Amino acid sequence: MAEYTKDQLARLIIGKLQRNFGRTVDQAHLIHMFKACALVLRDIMAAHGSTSERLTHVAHKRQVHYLSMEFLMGRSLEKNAYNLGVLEELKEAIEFLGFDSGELFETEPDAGLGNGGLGRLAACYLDSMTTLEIPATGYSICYELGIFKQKIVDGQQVELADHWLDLGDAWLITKVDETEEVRFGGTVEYNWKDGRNYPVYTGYTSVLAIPKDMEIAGYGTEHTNTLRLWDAKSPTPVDMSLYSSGDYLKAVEQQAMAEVIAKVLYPDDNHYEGKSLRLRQQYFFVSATVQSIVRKHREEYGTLRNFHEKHVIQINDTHPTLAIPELMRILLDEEGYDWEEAWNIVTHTVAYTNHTVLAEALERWPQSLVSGLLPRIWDIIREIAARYQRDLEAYFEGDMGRVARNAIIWDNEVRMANLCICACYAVNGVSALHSDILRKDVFFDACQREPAKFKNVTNGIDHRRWLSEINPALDSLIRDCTGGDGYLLDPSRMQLLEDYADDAGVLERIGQIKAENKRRFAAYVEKEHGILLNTDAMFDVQVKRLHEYKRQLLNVIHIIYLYLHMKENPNFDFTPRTYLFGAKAAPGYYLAKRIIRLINDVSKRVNNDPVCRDRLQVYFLENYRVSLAEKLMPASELSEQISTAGKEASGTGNMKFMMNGALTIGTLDGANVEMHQQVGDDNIFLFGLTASEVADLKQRGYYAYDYYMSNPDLKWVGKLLNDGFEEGNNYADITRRLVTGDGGMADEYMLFADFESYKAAQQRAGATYRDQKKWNRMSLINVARSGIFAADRSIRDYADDIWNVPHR
Ligand code: 26W
Repeated sequence: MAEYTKDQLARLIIGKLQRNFGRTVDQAHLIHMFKACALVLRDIMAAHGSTSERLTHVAHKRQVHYLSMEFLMGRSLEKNAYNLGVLEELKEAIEFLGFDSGELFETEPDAGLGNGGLGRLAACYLDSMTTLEIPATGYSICYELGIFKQKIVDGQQVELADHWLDLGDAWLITKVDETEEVRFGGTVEYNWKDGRNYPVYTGYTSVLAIPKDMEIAGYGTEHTNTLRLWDAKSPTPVDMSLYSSGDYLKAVEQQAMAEVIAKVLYPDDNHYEGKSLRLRQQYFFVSATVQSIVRKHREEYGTLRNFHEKHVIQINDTHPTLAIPELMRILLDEEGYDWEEAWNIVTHTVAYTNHTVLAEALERWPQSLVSGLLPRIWDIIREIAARYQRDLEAYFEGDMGRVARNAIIWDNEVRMANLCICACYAVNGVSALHSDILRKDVFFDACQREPAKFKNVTNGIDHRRWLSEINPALDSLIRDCTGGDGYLLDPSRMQLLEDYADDAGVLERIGQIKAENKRRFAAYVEKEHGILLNTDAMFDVQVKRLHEYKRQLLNVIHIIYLYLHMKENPNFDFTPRTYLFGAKAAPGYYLAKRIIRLINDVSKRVNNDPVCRDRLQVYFLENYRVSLAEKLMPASELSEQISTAGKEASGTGNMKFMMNGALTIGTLDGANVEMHQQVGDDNIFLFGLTASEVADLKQRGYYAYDYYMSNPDLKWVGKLLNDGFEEGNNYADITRRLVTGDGGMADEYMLFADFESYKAAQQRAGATYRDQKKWNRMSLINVARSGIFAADRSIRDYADDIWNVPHR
């Protein structure tokens, strides 16, 4: 690794200020400084980048292409400096030039090109793929507006546009010469010539895809990868001379259609809506990506016959599924391969990761939308579907129920998951439990037919960012106890920390680190929002997207129960808690927004009631995002992972908490199951039904009403919800939904079934917390055994089991 001193960096920054902004250091504002620093690091990475690319091409290595509609990158300045090994030098240079480095890092906007777990996972994986020296490229859309900014106004969520590119573009390099053309609409006709059909495509609308590349630095390596974000532009500038010729409207239409494609990230998490613009986004990004991979491959090899040997295309959920017919299109129409040969290449190139079993998240596109927008792709999908259906009929021997369930086109819809299962050479879930549910339930039939295709890769997180960078005190404890910084490249070394599980000094230090992190977080909240958090109380935290299955409502109901209990009996023996929530609700998700409002109402009531003083506090953190999570994780003590078992594919927030020494209160869902396997019964607060018990109870008939009526505490809470907090503001709608179903299914996510068990687990956590030594020991064990949840481990699994590529 080339090294840079403080002085060298300072000189480079001064140069950027002069040349790019025409300013001296004295004239520079914080944003100029930020941009100058970004440009300096960008140059270093670009130099590494050309070497990496050369080495990949010289050795004709197999490359990974990670296609994802979302990359929740967060901030990059501190992270890139960290990975390049110049963080301390950069901070010194910034201070030397008269700026506050902390303040400078804070000016960087989050690159919020994602909703939640799936997007952040893609970002963590880019870091690991690069660090492990795997030649890889990420592909997505350069959304002008990232995930909305959340404001809380009168207790309710308000969404504001996130213009992240104002400063965030400092990391992007536009490569106009690598522009691709993507075609929409029009008609296809087939001309018979020389014994085969040639499609002739007419009347289509073109959109240009312009790549904006972000260099990704690995840790402890000069290997660099790229995140390629496609921006959309119209090929025809609006030409006023067309005004009278009748083409004017078309030109304007084309312009508008093109530029809206990259305008905004859809803010839906785990909820599918068949919107035309979303389909256009998907095809735009996938078509540009596949064309760009193919173009580079042709330049290097002159043929596509070996394409599948040199590339793997990993698709992050079904959102990039159109990569399958798009690659077929190129091989058939542009290369002139016959179907079998093209299919062989495609089915040895593409692999699919599933991230959810929720039925409402499964993508099923109306065939009229696909055929109208993408006529040639539609024809190819039809052919794939017809051939698959014949295979299914033969295999299931005419059992039409099973054929129907597995069909790609059915009821005038295209089912993307079935298309993926048919065409991909590997299908994986994201935790042991989730992959099991895929095999035994969601994809049961397909798995019987091709069992070897179905795999598991348990998710992981970038432990350099999510531990070392954000929790420096814990990082130095781990270094002290495990013999240096080896754990950064070998997370299994974190185990060595366990040798100190009974070392009173180390346990005390764990406690001090947490206490100090809590104070720091509280100071931040006070500065930003003027709220005083009680740092003597346990920080009990639930942060994640707001969704019924994640059961923020179970947490709130329990808090209301505690509050009522405390009101009734002010001497009630209780371990003081500060409950923290953070969650964005999809703008169209009414109930999720109601729950946010409820949390804020509970917060107001509890925080202003003298009975709760110093004992019970509830606070909703506005605009939960990557950079806020980075401040919060090190300060958290109890991690709420309380989804209905079987619903949370993995969770990755759970891993961030664990690595930062929080203990988990959770159900046996997603990766919690594997966390439990790691730490054992004694170091986690488990509660609730298991996934199979949930399924059984559903089968037998779950009667929420009976649970409610026979539980005085639940009725107590229900009464407060019905009465409301202020005049005219009650939550009877929520009670109705839980108790009687209000037309739908009552308590679909079985809060009532798990309530007593949750209450008991909360009680156990509270009691344990009073024995700080015991708590700290549990905390140490959680940190020590969290190494398996490092993204490096996940990426090695992908590389060995699915991609077949070498790695560090
Ligand atoms: C089309 C609407 C839509 C949007 C996003 C459907 C589905 C999604 C994502 C797949 C939802 C998602 O982020 N899933 C989460 O993925 C994480 C990474 O694997 C898991 O840890 C979470 O459990 C899972 O909910």
